[in-house]
Amino acid sequence: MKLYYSPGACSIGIHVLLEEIGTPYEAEAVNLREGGQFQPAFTAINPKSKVPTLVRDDGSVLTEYPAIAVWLAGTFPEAKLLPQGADGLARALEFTDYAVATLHMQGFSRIFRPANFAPSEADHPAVKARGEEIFSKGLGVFDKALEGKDWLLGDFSFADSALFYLSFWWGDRLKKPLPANVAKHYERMKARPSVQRVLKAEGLA
Ligand SMILES: N[C@@H](CCC(=O)N[C@@H](CS)C(=O)NCC(=O)O)C(=O)O
Repeated sequence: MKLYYSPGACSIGIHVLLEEIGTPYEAEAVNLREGGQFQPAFTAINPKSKVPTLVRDDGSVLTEYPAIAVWLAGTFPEAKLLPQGADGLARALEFTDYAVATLHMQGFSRIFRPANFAPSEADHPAVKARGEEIFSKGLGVFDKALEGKDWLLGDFSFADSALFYLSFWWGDRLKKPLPANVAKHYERMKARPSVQRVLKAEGLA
């Protein structure tokens, strides 16, 4: 398998899952700042120009964070990235989709790329403020879900690595306070050897 990632991007959550699984894989950085995602060498693999992108051992390409997480959990059940049964899958996806589709795409994207939401620079402060509102509300939902629990679904699952990348962005990149349960979850994630290896590998340790 080969993961295309960018240091500190959402792909870090998938990078963590690969380390949790422990099977050999390659990882190649795509320089998003320099537009590497738009270069023909990368668009030939993923025409969506996005990371994470996973090339599997049979050469087929899998994109979209939740799809990659589901496939990894189902293909490597011994890594226990998912509670058993349909309900476990539904709950893990419920959290992961909320992380990716709402907090990331609707919240963080507004903060990080306001021009994608409003062409006029004069509107950017309002767009960013709305992004912070969406992200912050979402963290509140995760905080409540973590009440009295170490992990979102009781045991560690792929939903936790999705929350990890959001906590990394909010707490470490934007230097904003995380709600109490999410902050403890973030510390728990950083204590996992898989996360420590990934932070080092992505040059973020
Ligand atoms: N819907 C995609 C979103 C992935 C995404 O937005 N990735 C960002 C990095 S966090 C990216 O590759 N951005 C490059 C770009 O938009 O040019 C997924 O779930 O994987």
